[in-house]
Amino acid sequence: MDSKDYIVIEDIYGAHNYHPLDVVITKAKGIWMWDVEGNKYLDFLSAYSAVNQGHCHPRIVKTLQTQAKKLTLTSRAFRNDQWPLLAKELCELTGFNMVLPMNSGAEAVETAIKLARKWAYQKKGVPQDEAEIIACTNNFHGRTVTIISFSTEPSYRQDFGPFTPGFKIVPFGDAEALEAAITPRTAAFLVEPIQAEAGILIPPDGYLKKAKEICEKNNVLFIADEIQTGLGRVGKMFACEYEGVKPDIMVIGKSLGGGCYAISAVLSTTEIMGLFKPGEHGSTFGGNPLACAVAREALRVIQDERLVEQAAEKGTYFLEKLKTIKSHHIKEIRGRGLLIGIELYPEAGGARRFCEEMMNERLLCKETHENVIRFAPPLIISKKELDWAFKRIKNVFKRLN
Ligand code: IF1
Repeated sequence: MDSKDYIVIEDIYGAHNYHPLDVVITKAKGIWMWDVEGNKYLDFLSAYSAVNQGHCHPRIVKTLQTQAKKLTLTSRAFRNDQWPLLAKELCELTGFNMVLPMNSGAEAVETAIKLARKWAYQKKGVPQDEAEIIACTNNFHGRTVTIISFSTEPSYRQDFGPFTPGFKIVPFGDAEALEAAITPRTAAFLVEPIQAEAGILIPPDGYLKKAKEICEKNNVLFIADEIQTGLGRVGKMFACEYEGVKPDIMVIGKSLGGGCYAISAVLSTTEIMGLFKPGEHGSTFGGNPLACAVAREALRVIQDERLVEQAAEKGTYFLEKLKTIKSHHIKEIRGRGLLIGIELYPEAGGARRFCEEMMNERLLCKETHENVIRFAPPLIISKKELDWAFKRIKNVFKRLN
């Protein structure tokens, strides 16, 4: 079977909720991927930041194999010997003091919403069923019905109603608008410190800090969605650190599983997280020993290989290099760490054709929305490999001029 065969079968039997590039990957190692024809590509997306540690990291794979032979699932009806250690290590790493494990990012966001609402009723005294949560324009927090209820992207919502009430939208980056939207019923403000899906949008300097102050002043919880920006991607362990902000609730996912396993987590204080009582929330696979063993190793790899520092250093290096590309198609190049976006002018004909052309150059990246090319290689990438990518990106801009 060749690529075409796989694509035909996928199109017949698989739901069409994606529009992937037509490359069929069969193996990957570190920053490299191979298609079924044996062509080698540089991964410049990292599964949307879920493989910050690189593909099939030997230590993470070994942990996965060892744990898989020993114990994989108990459910939370019984205890296991991996979850307590992950919980402790995550708290020590992040400075929070209680954590709840889930599987996908969306589930972690849902958990944070439930927690904030419970806090509003039990601690803030909001009347039952009247709690409000404020989110931002162009947010992306996942695909559940509740989460798309506060999406501002029509295609994420079309024909999926009725929606969950209790959400308000304010413009991302506008602290005054946040302050104006807060009422005595506001439970929380939910924000991505950098909006990745929206096109790598970095808020104005001081925004997160100001927003946190406003939340504190008004007894509103600050919830940071660090699912994509966290765990080193943007050159700090968490993007909120750029402004010295410590959220009340933080959600993480993606690279927590080292690209090997789906695991997400919600972190908070004992005062807030302690509000969940037995039976009030959970998940069959949440906190399973296989996920927890993998996550523990995935976190150790981030620390041992200094991936946060790597992302900061390589990110600055690469961003400066990219800015030397001269093309009338480029409107702006922006990024933090190794989360970088090239915004094209609408006349450029869309980011998709640039991504397709880069695929022909053996560089795999993905557009976000119409006009932004997103670059997010695994954080283990070297300068030499970034130079290799740069040459190809430059070629594409020359060719599509
Ligand atoms: C897809 C995007 C990236 C996220 C933030 C929560 C979630 C995500 C900040 C939900 C997930 C993923 C979903 C994936 C593509 C990818 C994505 F383009 F859709 F927006 F990375 F930029 N918060 N983002 O970025 O996590 O439930 O998926 O584990 O295909 O939908 P999830």
